[in-house]
Order: sequence, then structure tokens, then C-alpha cells
Amino acid sequence: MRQRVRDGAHGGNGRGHEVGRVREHAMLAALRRPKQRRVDVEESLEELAGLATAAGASVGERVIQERPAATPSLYFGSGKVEEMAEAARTGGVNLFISDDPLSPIQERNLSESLGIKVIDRTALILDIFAQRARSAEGKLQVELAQLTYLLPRLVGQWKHLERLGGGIGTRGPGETQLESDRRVIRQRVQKLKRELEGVQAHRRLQRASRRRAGVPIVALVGYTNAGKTTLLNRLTGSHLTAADQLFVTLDPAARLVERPGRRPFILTDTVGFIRKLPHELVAAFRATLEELTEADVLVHVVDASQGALEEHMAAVDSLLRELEVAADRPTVLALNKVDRLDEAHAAAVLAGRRSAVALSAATGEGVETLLDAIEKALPVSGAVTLRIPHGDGAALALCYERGRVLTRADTPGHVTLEVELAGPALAALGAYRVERVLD
Ligand SMILES: Nc1nc2c(ncn2[C@@H]2O[C@H](COP(=O)(O)OP(=O)(O)OP(=O)(O)O)[C@@H](O)[C@H]2O)c(=O)[nH]1
Ligand SMILES: [Mg+2]
Repeated sequence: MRQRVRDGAHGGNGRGHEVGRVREHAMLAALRRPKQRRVDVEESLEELAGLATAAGASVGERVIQERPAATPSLYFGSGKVEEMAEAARTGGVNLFISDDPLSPIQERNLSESLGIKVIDRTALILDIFAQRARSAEGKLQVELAQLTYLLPRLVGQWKHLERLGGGIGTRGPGETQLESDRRVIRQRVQKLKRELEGVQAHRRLQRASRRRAGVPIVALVGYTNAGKTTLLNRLTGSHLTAADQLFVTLDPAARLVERPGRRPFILTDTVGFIRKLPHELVAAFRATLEELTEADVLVHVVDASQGALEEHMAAVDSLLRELEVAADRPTVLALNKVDRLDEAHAAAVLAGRRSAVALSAATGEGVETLLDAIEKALPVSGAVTLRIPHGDGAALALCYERGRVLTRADTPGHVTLEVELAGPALAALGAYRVERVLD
């Protein structure tokens, strides 16, 4: 794992540097509150193990403590923490990872009690992103997220010292140092934001020219490891990296899909989603993810062979809502990896899901059915003419956001547009439709 995150997450108890080159062996822990099902907590821990592996650590013991609520000082109960400290010593564990977010104080106290480095799921995900970011934009976004995460931790560290009654080592230069650290970080955050704006302006231009070319855009979205990149590779003959690891893809990619007898479209791949995605990352990656708002159709790729299918789909849906990707956007549900299921299981997964297609990006089974479904959801190819009163700004906005405006004529009182629109948007605007272009 990279040093930068470790220092930030660690709160600086002086041990972070020792394990720099040693392989990290991690203990994972979560609380189970009375209302939670054990299987859900176990699945979340399993995913945390996947994240730890992706970050380069090996995984040892997993601990679930049943408690009505977290404790303010240690998150876990103090008796449990003693047990875990003992287990860590005997198990050769040098890293403790909490599945839930820890406050800076909890992180620090736990680290002191356990005698090893302590991080939470957020720091772990940030670390993976830091290791994987390749593009200039990706790197800027990750650093921005890391600094946002670090800033309150510096403050927390200071409050912690104050709580201990100040005294030697906490006066004068200590405070000055903290203030200047914070100032330096804030300045860096401002600089990163400016640089990001530059990169993003460039990408907006690229997107605008793509849009002008008039080829519809189809965006792959989904949980990390669902098979998005494998599917893009299959449909476009590309060789983007796909692997059985979480967060392989960070940078967006776009490729043209051209199949004989079918309308061409641009297919985009982007960073995958996960439960409890750090809000620092969502904020920092907002621009990357904003690409989704420009898609004509979303293909929600789901790993259908996976037990926590419903939770994964819900996590993706809630992130899409957070990103304000319109809920009425045509979406095709791609239930992937059906090659791993027997027929009965595949049928059970498909049952009751509208607009779902079962497929295997690995074998190619079901891919033509997916292409049929995408084609149906694409904007209608023929243009329609709409006469919209000036008063209805929302309708006009919808045309520009969700359609492709070919011509526009403004007259007093009305705007007449020739526009290509997808089915749902067309249905919403049907009242303004006129049969032929008015002179
Ligand atoms: N059996 C099977 N494996 C698949 C299928 N599609 C993808 N995989 C495997 O699933 C793993 C993840 O695939 P990716 O395409 O990297 O998944 P992704 O959604 O792009 O994941 P991230 O970029 O990490 O978010 C890889 O090991 C793929 O080989 C499929 O249809 N069947
Ligand atoms: Mg990928």
C-alpha cells in the first residue's frame, strides 16, 4: 500500500513507516447491530477482504462483534479490542481494517490499543485508487479525495492532544505546525481543483464533438468486478484490462460499436461502484462520472453469479441517484456471468426483472439479445418536430439534455425544434408533437 494514504489514515503514531516494505497481513473487523443480518455483515467483510487483497495485503482473521452501537472511543467494545490485540500478536497481523468508517479519534485510540496500524474501508479504497490511477485526471481526482480525507484527521489529532491536557509538546510550534500543515493542504486542494477544471474542460470539448458526430452514447455502469470491461472488449474487439479484482478500471474509455446491420453507437466504460463508496471519492470523481449524464442509454451490468446481487444493484441505483443521473433514462439490465449458473438459477435471477438480458461477456452467449435491447432503447432514429411554448423551459431543457436537436426556429411565444428523442423522453413531450415541420 502506498505511503501517502497510510500516513494520512494513520494519524501518525510513528509505526507507519516500519511496515513500508513488509507485506501487510490484515485483520478485518465489523460490528453487527441487532437489526443487521449476519450474512450481510459477512458479505461486506468478504468484500473488504477483496479490497485488502486488491491493495496488496494478505488477509488473516475476520472478526464480527455483536453490539447495539459503536463506542465513541474505540468503535468496538474494549474487551473485544483486548481479544483482538492478542489475536493480532499471535497471528502476525500488522494491519487492522475496520469495515465501517472510524472517526480520527477512534482510529488513533484503536491503533494505540492494538499496537498496529489501523485504517478503515474508506482509507483502503482511497489507497487502491491511488495505486491504480493512471491518467492525469485520475491522479488529480485521487489526490483531491485523499487530502479531503486527511484534513479532518489532522484536526482530530490536534483535538486529541488538547484532550490530553496540552502540556509539553503541544504548545507553540506544535500548533503552528498544524496550522501551517492545514494551510499547505488547503492551498494544494485549491490548486488541484484548478488543474482538474482545466483537464475537465478539455474532456467536455471531446464529448461535445462526439455528440456533434451524432452517434448515440451507451454507458456501461455497475458494481466493480461485474464484467463491464470484459463486455466492452467483447463488443468492440478491444483489449482493455479486465481482471478478477476490484477497481481494475478507473479511467473512462469510449469505443465505437459497429455491427453489420445495426446502428453504430459509442460504448463507454468507467469506474465501478461499491457499497459505502467514500463520499470524498464520489465528490472527486464526480466529473468522470458526469459522463453518465450524457449517455442516451445505460447498460447496468450485474454479476448474476454473485450472492449479494440485490445489494449490488441497490448500491448502483443509489449512486446513480446521488449523481443525478436521471432515473427515467432508458436502462438495460445486463445479468452477466450466466455461464456460471445452471438454467434454473439463471431463470430465477431473470424472473420479474423488466428489460433484463441474461448474458455472458466471457462466452458471448446472450450478447446479440443485449444488442437488440440496446437498439430498442436508443433514441429513435427519425426526427420529430415539437412546438414548445416559451413558458415550458423544462420541456426545452429535456430536448437538449436527452435528445439531439437538429434544427431550431424561435417565434414569438414558441420554439419549434426538430429533434431526435428516445422513447421515454418522447412520451413525456408527446403533447408538443406536430405532424410536419411548420413553415
Ligand atoms: N465466468 C465469467 N466471468 C466473467 C464474465 N464477465 C467477466 N468475467 C470475469 O470477471 C472479472 C471482472 O471482469 P471485469 O471486466 O474486469 O469487470 P469490471 O466490471 O470492468 O470491473 P472493475 O473495472 O474492476 O470495476 C474478470 O476476471 C472477468 O474475466 C462472464 O460472463 N463469465
Ligand atoms: Mg473494468
